[in-house]
Amino acid sequence: MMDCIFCQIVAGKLPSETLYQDEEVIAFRDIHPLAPTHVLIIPKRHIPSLAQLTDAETPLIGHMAKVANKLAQEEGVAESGYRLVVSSGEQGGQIVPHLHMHLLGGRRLSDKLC
Ligand code: DGP
Repeated sequence: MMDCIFCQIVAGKLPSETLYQDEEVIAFRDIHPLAPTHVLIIPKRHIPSLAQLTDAETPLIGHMAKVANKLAQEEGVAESGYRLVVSSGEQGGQIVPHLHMHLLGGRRLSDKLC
């Protein structure tokens, strides 16, 4: 999906501050950070949103969470605490139509989820 910004990052056609990658996922810093640590963990293959995840792809979410936990440790926020967010669809606040998980930490996050 070469009209997808995140697919272009995966392909190396758009720059990103990549922190981690393996066969399944890549993680890079959000371009508009909302917290001192704001990293996006995305699948390398184009999956439009959580709502489009197939049964076979379900383990990918666990893998993304595991990578997020590892990055939280590396970023020094594992002990202080952090939040993982997956927005799905328009009313869920998803802007980029490529499944992604936000890792947010490094400051006291709002008690309100929305
Ligand atoms: P969401 O609202 O959940 O779809 O979040 C999309 C996030 O993607 C948003 O926080 C900004 C980030 N983002 C958008 N375009 C780029 C980009 O080209 N590079 C990087 N690093 N982040 C981007």
